[in-house]
Amino acid sequence: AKTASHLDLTPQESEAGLDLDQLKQLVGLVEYDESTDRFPVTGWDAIVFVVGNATQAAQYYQSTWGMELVGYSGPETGNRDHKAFVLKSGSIRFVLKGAVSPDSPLIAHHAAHGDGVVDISLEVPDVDRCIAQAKAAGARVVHEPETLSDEHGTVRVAAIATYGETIHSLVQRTIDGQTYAGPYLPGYVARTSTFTKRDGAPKRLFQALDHIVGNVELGKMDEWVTFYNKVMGFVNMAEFIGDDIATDYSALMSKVVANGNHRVKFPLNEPAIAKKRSQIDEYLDFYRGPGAQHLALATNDILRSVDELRKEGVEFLDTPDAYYDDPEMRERIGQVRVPIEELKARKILVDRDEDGYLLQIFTKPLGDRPTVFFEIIERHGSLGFGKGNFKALFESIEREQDKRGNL
Ligand code: TYF
Ligand code: FE
Repeated sequence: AKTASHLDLTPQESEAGLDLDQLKQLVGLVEYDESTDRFPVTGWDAIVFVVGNATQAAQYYQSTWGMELVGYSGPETGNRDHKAFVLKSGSIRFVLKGAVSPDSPLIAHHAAHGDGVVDISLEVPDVDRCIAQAKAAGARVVHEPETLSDEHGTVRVAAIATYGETIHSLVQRTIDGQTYAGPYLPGYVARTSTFTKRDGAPKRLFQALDHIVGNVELGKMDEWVTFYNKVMGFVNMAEFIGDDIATDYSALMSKVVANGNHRVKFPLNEPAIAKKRSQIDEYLDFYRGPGAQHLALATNDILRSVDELRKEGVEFLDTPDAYYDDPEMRERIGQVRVPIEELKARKILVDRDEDGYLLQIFTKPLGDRPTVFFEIIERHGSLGFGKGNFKALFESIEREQDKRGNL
């Protein structure tokens, strides 16, 4: 009998009003045989950032990125260490943390890495089963399973280490048939803001999270692919960047792993030797080690998302007009839902493969260091990552590196 529970909407997705067909389109969900999965993952739980000023970053993500403030933890709620703001857009949850206490451990993290992702938190149906599997496979457990409760209910959480200082929290939100009903985790209180209550807010410029790319050191990509295979039962996806492309212009190698239903996809990059310093080396230098490089935000209307974001001052990578005027490219792409001129006007990239096409665009680095950035992606059947765009994209990234004085 097929339970297909892995394809059921997560609480976050239902709450966001998404249906399964929309979600399949948005992030390329697939069916799989869950019965042999040693580490079942339902989907993303939250992306936790440490930032230099969470109070201001929370406003930025609301005003510029159209997100909605839903939860909070801080001195007023008994948390003297840091402030944490919980923001939502569609089924995505971001948690922004900034130190309040001069003794907060977040300060050392921020001093080393700058603004970045500390925790790619995943929702799982059974934390203890995952941790048993992780231990058997030799993973480092950074938080043993623990049950947390408040007046909204109970969750069970644990965490394992991944690349650099990044961790994967594992969050089980349903225990004995009861789903936790609070705004995020026990200890957090519900909170809204003037933005949330404003006309036309939240703007919801993205509805789901598609993938998060990890940058790891030279020669370590395969080790991390094996980690996700062995510890978390992730499967390898077809798309990869080998040394053929690497030496020419991209200066990176990349392989992609995904959980069974493909909700969670992790491309893993390592630098390759090239004439100039690889964009991955630049990241590793400025992040001081491996970490999350880009988060791909899925939207069903990339034209609107890009227009709104540009209006708010978000800067995207440039794409030369030649990209759009190339007859070979036009031939390969064929018909998409809007005239190519609409994409050209916004510098949106387009790629097609055997399953369909995708539209994508990349921001410049979000913070002061050339580390973390966002991708906006609109999928139409394609399960890939824009392989046909890598040349144009990497050349664009390299132009930005040159402006920063890359050697
Ligand atoms: O996620 C991907 O694979 C694409 C392409 O530094 C990409 O978005 C890969 C590496 C990179 C920037 C984009
Ligand atoms: Fe990407």
